[in-house]
Order: sequence, then structure tokens, then C-alpha cells
Amino acid sequence: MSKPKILVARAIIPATVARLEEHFEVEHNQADQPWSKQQLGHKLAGKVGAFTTGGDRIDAETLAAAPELKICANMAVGYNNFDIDAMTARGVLATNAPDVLTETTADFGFALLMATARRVTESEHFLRAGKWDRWSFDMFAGSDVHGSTLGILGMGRIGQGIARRGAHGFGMNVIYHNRSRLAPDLEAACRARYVDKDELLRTADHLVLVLPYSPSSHHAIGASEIALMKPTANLINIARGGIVDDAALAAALRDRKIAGAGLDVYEGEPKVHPDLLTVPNVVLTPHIASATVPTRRAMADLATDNLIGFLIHGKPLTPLNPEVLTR
Ligand code: 8YV
Repeated sequence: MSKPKILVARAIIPATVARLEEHFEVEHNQADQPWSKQQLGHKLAGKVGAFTTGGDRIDAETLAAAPELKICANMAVGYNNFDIDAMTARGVLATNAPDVLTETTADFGFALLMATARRVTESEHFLRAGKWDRWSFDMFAGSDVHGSTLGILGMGRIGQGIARRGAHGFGMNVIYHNRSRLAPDLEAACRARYVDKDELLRTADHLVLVLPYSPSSHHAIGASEIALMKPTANLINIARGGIVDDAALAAALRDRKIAGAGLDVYEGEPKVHPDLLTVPNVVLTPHIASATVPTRRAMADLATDNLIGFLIHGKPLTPLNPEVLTR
């Protein structure tokens, strides 16, 4: 009997391709050729499953080109690359990769927070440029992390991981805002206090964004929100590009409306707003918050388990639109 046909949209861990090949006829992209949305649709034609990453857009147009498609398994916890309504309408199951990256991503949120507060990359660039010829008392003086107020916008699993690190590791006063308030036991474990968005913006010394992207979170942080922040505050975005208005942020950093920013995600990435590249008080990383060797492996394994679970055994692990299963 022939194996079900699947597409792996980007280059991934070779062992993952090998594991998928035990169950499926796999068309892969180990050369990591960039495909346009039209090319992705074309490649999906005749496939029943797809292994996707956060940059692979699946919407009505791609789905129209792939009438046999039954599942897209995202190797990412975020799934704003999926048009879930369009997938559900066509009976295509969507799965994501939650939990396996929570602690790794929270670690990175903290790394970016600390690098921003203590001006780590700015001072390294100075040193590498051969500009360090004497000590001076205010050289790269930053802001304290311990004992400061940590604000978190979006209090899902990753937000809670950051809160725990801040409260228990650095004695921070943790405040958060979220669509819904956490249960009292979770608030207690995170030692976090719920506040409204304005209070969060006005009070935080370090504001970390960990909310999902959706049309309602588009530019949740723009010029007017930044204007509410302390001039000494730092803004950290490990969530998604588009949640911050990058042009407004670059202007605020240039004018020292806030002290600094640490960004892992960008509007229209991998392009980065040119003004962000010219301001010194921002730490920029290329969307690597979940990038550790064990976590990448775990994310790939979960996406693979979803494909095998659904296409071979009829049981996906982490469905996003489970209503498709009962049709
Ligand atoms: C991924 C992410 O690196 O999981 C997510 O939502 O943003 C990242 O962990 C990226 O999306 C790869 O699929």
C-alpha cells in the first residue's frame, strides 16, 4: 500500500525527515529554498499533510490549491500563519507545538530583558569598535533588574514562566495584564498582581510582551502606549511582529522617550525597520527565543507526532480546531 503524501515546507532536523519517511512519502525542502505563497500552494497539491513553520502562510488561497490536504502541523506554538477559519471551513486540521518551548522561551525573554537593562550589546559594539580607552563612572550605566517592577502583557504559559523567574529569582515586583485574570493559585505561584493596561504601561520598569498576534493585538503598543511608559523603562518583545508599531518604537528610542528595547520579532520579518537598525539603545535578535538544540528537537517531534497521530492513528495531540475531527 502506498504511503500518504506529505510536504515539509522548510529545512528541518534530518532525523525528523527520516522519522516522517517511515510513515509517509515526504517531499521536503532540505535545501531551504524560499517558496512564495503560490509555490507553497503548488507544492501542497496532492498532499494530505503539511509540516509547517511559523513563516508558512496557510489561508484560503493556499488551501484552494490543495484539495486533498487534511492537516497542517505547525512547529511553533504561535499560529497566526494559519487562517484557522478557512482551514476549519475546508475541514483541514491545524495543530501547533505548545508547552515544549515554554521554559526555553521564558529563559530567552529574561536574557533579552537583562541584555537591554544592562546595555550588553551596545557596550560590546563599543568595545569591538576599539572605542574603549578609559573607564568612566557613567559608562553604559543601565537600569537595575533585581527589585524593579516587571510588567507582563499576555499571561499565558510563557508569561507565567517569565513572572516566576522575575519574582523568585530577582525579587521583582510582578504585575500583569491579560484578556482574563489568572486563577488565584497561578497568581500566587507567579507572585503576580493583575492590573489594567494603563497601570501596566505607567508602572513597569521592564515591560515584556508575550501575547499572541491577532488583528486585535495589532499595534497594541504604539506611540500613545509608549508615551505612558516611564522614560527609564525598557520594552521587550518576544511575542510577534506587528504587536509593536516598530516605526513608533524606533522614534521613541531615538528621542529617549523610553530607555531601551529588546526585540526578537519584527513587523514584516525577516525585514527589520531601518530606523531600528540605527538607534543604539535596542538589542536585536533574529526570532530565536525558542532556539535551543533540545527545544527545537522537541518542537519538531511534537509536529511529527501530530502528523503521525492524526494521519496514521486518527488522534492528533494538540489540535487547534478539534471540531474538524467530529465531522
Ligand atoms: C519559532 C515561535 O521559532 O513557536 C513560536 O510561536 O515563534 C518560534 O518558536 C518559529 O515560529 C518557527 O516555527
